[in-house]
Amino acid sequence: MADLDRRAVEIMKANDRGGFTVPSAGLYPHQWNWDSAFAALGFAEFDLDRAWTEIETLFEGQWPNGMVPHIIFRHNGADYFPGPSVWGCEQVPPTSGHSQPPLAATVVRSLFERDRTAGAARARALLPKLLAWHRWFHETRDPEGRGVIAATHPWESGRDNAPDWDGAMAKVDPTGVTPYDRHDIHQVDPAMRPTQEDYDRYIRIIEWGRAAAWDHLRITREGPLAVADPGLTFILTRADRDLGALAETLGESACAREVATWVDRAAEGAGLLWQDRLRSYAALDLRDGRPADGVSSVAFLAFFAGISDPRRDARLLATLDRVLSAAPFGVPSFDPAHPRFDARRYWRGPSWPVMNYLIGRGLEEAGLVDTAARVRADTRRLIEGGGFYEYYDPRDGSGAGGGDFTWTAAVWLAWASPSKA
Ligand code: 9WN
Repeated sequence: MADLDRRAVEIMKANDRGGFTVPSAGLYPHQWNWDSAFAALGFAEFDLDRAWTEIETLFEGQWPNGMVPHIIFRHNGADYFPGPSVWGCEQVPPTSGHSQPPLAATVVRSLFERDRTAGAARARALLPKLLAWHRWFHETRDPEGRGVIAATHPWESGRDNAPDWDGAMAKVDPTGVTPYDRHDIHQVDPAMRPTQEDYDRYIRIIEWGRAAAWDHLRITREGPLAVADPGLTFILTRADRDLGALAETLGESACAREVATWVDRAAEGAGLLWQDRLRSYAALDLRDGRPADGVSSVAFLAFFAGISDPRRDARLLATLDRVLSAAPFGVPSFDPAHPRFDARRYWRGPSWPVMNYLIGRGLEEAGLVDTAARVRADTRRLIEGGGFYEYYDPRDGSGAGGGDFTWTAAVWLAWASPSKA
């Protein structure tokens, strides 16, 4: 095993808390939703049983209404803000009050395909839970059935301070937010994190949800923020396809039929998100109908979603090419040519190996092998040069945010490492 493969395994084992992993010791000391999905992909490279367990523990946090929360709080320590008392969710185990990109079905399908005999019973047990979660997304985050999935909090998208939410966030009034202490800015350089103005609004939106007793449908319809997100939409579309395929294989035809109705809506939803002016898909503020005015890297997940439209695809690829040419270490999370690009501030510019993995896999599957190879090569160079960071500066590849990061180690093992050929 090559040195970096060994190091990646060490990181995953060190972040393993017994059945679930923390994204990064110190900065994120609990279980996060899509981080666990990525972690399972990494574990699958050296311990398939442990990979299944990561997904199973994630579903310990599932709510009776099907929602799988973005954080499961795994201990009582006051080492992460906002903790359970701020969310006020009354769940056991304690959780946050909204979800995160639903990657789990895609991962479960791939674990099952690795060893169908070992995985059959576990996949079968997870199937109704996955179905309930996806149904929750379609019913409460797309109540009009338009094929676009709303983020009701920037954290729900997994891309906390992306410029996609700037318009909607400006309308959130943070007045009267309960005073609080952030932990994140004591762990990493504040210049790499969301601003204080962002945090005030993050907490204000949580306070609104808590006051609404976490009525998710009401939050989507009336809450402070609802933005149709290409990231959530494309990841869910892909996960629906994988869930449907899994259900077919397991002979669960009612499940497969329900999922097929969602997949049918996906092309229509993609049409709503397309912005010809940007030559890209873009987030759409559902309160005022305004699209985002810049290109975020989630647009390139259309290929991963299996969305195909020849005219749009050609334009989107040209945009990706332009963005990659502007950043020596891609894929930047936001367009480097845009005035609000910020090379080191979280989701406003840095390159994220996890996003590269999803984009790269989609490109590979769509037969766009040259661009896929470029994205993979950039990811490899990032990790080889910078170590296993949370994200990287797309100008020089230097690491930023948290170190010894679970999902970066997982993406290395599952895809970016040269041992994956
Ligand atoms: C809030 C754990 C998570 C990721 C998110 C990433 C960041 C949390 C934070 O870390 O968000 O959920 O406190 O900044 O944006 O995608 O899941 O790695």
